[in-house]
Amino acid sequence: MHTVYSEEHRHQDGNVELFEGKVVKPHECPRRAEIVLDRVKAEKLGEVIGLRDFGLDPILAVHDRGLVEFLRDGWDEWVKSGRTFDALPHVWPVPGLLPPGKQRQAPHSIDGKLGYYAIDAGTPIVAGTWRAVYASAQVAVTGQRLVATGERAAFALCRPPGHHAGSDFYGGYCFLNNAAIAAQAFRDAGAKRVAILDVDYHHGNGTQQIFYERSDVLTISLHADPKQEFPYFLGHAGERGFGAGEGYHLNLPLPWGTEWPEYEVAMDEAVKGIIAHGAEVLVVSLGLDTFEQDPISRFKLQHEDYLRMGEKIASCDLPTLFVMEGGYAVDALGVNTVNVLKGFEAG
Ligand code: FKS
Ligand code: ZN
Repeated sequence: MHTVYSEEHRHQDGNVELFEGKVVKPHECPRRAEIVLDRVKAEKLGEVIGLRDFGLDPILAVHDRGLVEFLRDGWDEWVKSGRTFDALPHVWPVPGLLPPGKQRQAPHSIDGKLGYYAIDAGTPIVAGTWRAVYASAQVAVTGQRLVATGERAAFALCRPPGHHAGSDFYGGYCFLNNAAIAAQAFRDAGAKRVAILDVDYHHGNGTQQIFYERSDVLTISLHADPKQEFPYFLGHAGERGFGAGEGYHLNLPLPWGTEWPEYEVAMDEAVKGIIAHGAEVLVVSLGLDTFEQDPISRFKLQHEDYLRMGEKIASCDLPTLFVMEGGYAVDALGVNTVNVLKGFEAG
């Protein structure tokens, strides 16, 4: 399968992430995408293709204009207010803060806007953020076009990742939801039913939120139990969709220490759900932070397990777009990512 890649991702290169009470160098760093690209080339997975620019329309099909304009202009506002270091929020409009019946409203101050749009203090905005974020979304849509026009599969090597970003919020290293943008693009290209399978260690809360009241895009996420892990407030088994979306969102939370045998059981349930949905096309949010050596995660998958994961995904027997999400054991990230893709091709 072909890989879509753009060097623009390098412009997202933050200095700080607030992590477990410390200010640390961001785990989500440019080398992640480079090591994956190197492995794709070394394993001769297929051609490496540059992005095509589809403009803002596919982005605005799932994200509010307010968020998009904030991501585009926020850095300049930050600089105008006299700051030069990474832009991070420090105050949030938590629900109980507001009077009954009042919606949060976007303030004018850049510090207020950061807290309004961000869900965490681990996702720095820097000078090049919008360039990288915009390109990452275009990489996803370019991959979507490959699959929509007849490829069995494609790999969108997106960076920064996307699955924590919702219609009007960003965070968890994510700014725009690349997988959701691609899924919506499949719908707009005529697919009646789309499924998104999220195998990142963290719950795909943004993807779920975007489609939560819809039945045309099934979302399934396998992840660490939010009682124990980021994003903490979402990803419980009881979240199954709302209104027309009821029953079209499946969460499979798993405990710390999960190894392949238990993971496989959840994968089988996910595959069953995708087939039952009658999906015409599959988008995979491919995070590799389930790896045993991941520095921020606590599942115990091993190199070979990713081959099996790819085979399982292939058993859905659908045109498939892989969209890169997380994975922080950087030295192993290329091998693990390409193992899923090779397992898929063999399956
Ligand atoms: C817990 C700190 C959690 C944030 C973790 C973000 C994970 C991001 C990701 C993505 F795919 F989006 F990149 N910090 N002690 O891996 O889900
Ligand atoms: Zn993750």
